[in-house]
Amino acid sequence: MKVYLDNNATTIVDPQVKEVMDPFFVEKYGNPNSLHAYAGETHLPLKSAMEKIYAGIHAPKEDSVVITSCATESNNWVLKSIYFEYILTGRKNHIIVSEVEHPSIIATAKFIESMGCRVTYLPINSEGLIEAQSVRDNITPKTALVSVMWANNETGAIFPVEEIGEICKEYNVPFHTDAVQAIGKLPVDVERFNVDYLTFSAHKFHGPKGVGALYIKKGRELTPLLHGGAQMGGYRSGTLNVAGIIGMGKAMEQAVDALDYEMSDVREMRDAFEDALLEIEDTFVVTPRAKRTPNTILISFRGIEGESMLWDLNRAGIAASTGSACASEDLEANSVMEAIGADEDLAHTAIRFSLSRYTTQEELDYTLEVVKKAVKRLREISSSYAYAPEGHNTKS
Ligand code: C6P
Repeated sequence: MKVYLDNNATTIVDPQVKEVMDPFFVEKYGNPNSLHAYAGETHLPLKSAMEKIYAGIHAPKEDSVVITSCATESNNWVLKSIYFEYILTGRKNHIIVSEVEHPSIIATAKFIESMGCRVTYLPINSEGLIEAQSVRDNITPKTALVSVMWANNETGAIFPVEEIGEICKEYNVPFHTDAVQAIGKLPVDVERFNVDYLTFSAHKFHGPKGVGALYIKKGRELTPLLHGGAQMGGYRSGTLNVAGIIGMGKAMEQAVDALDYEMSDVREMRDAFEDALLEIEDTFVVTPRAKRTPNTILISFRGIEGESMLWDLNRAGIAASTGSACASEDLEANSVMEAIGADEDLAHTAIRFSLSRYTTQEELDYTLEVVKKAVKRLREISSSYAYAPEGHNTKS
C-alpha cells in the first residue's frame, strides 16, 4: 500500500486541474500579449482563472494579485521591497516577523538585517502559538512591516491573524501574512482580516508546482519584482505562465468548494488518527487541536529519532516528514520544537503527518499499525529509551 501523508510539503494535482491545464501546452500555446488569435484564445480562460483566485481570498477587484513562481518568491519579494521602499530610503528601520516563519521569510529577514534593517523575531509560546499582544508590544513608529504566517507548516498552529491585522491597521503598519498553509484548510478573507500582502502557492492546494501569488492591497504599493515588458501590472514582467495560472484558478475554486469537507471530515479523520497515536506511550503533540489546521499533526515519539521513524514508514510505503521538507535533509532538530524549548532529545523525535481531502480511513488505519510496529522496534534498539515490553517503560 502507498500512503501519502506529506500534504504540507506538496499535494497531488487534482485530475480536473490537470485537465483544464492540458490544452494550453500543445493546442493553445499563444503568448497572451501577442496580437493574433493564438493569444486571443488564452484571454478568457486567464480572466476566469484570475476571477476564481480573487474570489478564493475575497480580494476586491481594485486590489492586485500578482502571479509568481512560488511562495518563496512572493515572500522574498515583500521583504526585499520593504527594504527598498522604507529601509534604504531611511523612512523606517524595523520589521517584525515570527521566529517560526518559513525559511523564505526568516532567511530574507536575516539578509535585510545584514543590510541594516532591525528585525524583531517574535517568540512562540509553549503551545507553539504567537500572542497578538507581542506584535503590539514591538511596533514602533519606525516599523515598516509585520509579517506573521496564517498557519505554521510544521505544527499547523493557526496564528491570530485577525487580531494582528487589527493592530497593524490601528498603527498603519503594512501587514503581510504567508497563507500557504491556510488556503483550502481555513477561510481566508483579506478584507475581514485587514491583510495588506498575502502569499500563497498552488501546489499546496492540489494545483501545479511553479505557480505562486502575492496579493497586494490597493495603496500598499511594492517595488516591481521584475522590470521588463510590464506584464502583471508592471509588478512582475515576463510572459505569463498561462497553463499554471489556469491550473491555479481551478485549484482555488475546488479548494473553496472542498473547504467544509476539509474542516469537518478531514478534521474528524485527523482527530481519530491522532487519538490512536497518542495511545502509544510517551508521545506528545504540542499545539491544541482547536488551534490547528484540520489536516496537520506534529507528534513526538520519545526515544525515536524522527529520521529512523521515517525510514520505517518509507519502507512500508508511507510518506511523512520530520517537519518542513526544505529543512529535512539537514538532520537538525525540528525548528518549532526547538523554539518552544523542547529538550534536545524530544526536538529530534518529531514526525509530521499532513492529510488532504484525498486521504482515506483505510490509509490511516494501515499507517497506525505501521507506526505501532516501528515504535516498538525502534524503542527496543534505542539507546536513549529504556523499553520494557510489559508497558513499564521509563523515560530516559
Ligand atoms: N513548505 C513544507 O514541507 P514554495 O515551495 O516556495 O511554493 O513554498 C514555500 C513555503 C512558504 N511558506 C510556507 C508556510 C510553506 O509551508 C512553504 C513550503 C513545505 O513545509 C516545503 S519547505
